[in-house]
Amino acid sequence: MSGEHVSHSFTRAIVRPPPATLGRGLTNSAHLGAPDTARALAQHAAYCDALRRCGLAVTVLDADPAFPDSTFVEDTAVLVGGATVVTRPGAPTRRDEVAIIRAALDASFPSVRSITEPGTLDGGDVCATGREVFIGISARTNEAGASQLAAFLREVGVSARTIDIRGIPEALHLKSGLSALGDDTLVAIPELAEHEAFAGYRMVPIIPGEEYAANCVRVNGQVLIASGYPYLLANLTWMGFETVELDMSEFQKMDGGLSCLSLRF
Ligand code: CIR
Repeated sequence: MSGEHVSHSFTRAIVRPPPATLGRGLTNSAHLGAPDTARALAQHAAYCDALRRCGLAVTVLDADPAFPDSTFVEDTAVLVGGATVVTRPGAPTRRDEVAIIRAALDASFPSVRSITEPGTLDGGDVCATGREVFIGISARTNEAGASQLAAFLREVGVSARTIDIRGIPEALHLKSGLSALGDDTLVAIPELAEHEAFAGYRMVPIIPGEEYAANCVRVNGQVLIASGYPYLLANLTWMGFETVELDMSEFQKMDGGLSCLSLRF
């Protein structure tokens, strides 16, 4: 990746509030119960406020009850190192979420590329470190989607490599268990921390029981993390990161993490 690219430096974000149908979205976490939509809306508003306090201008798209998972906008596009790519989500019920995102991106970017059949790719599987990009091969992202994205990234001088997470059923996406905090620092769940691809990075370990917190986001000078995970919070604070805790309970019930609620660029 070109030296001047900084993977956590952003000026804008796109978000989409959760629709009243949020509870009809896809989830493997039914044991956590159904999401409370009013609470989800309040958590989403607090998330947007946190992005604004980090200095971002936040574009809020309309919620759409026809797409229960559409609040998880990160899965619909990848914006890395000058490449702007609209995805083809792995879940068929989510494919048509991309139209409104493409329209929003077309307004700001001259050339928006697309992942096409037979490729599938969810943005949640794309982790940019500032040095390179890791693409998760998952239940949602296939080899064809990953290689299409890698080709788009190559055009802008960014290298990518794949990480197969299909043996980690608890991780819906690569970023369910891995985050890049800049400064060559990664946060990872135990199943990923020892992966050879991450040798050479400073690794912030996630302890058993705090797996959900592995999905955190560095935005300019702050790290946004889910509230309720004291070990990671203490560790990041000790390392000198400024943290912002956000209640993510209603999105966690739908397998959504912090990163998936926004597209940052
Ligand atoms: C889904 O299963 O697609 C949604 N319920 C959750 C997507 C979460 N996205 C993400 O972590 N990037």
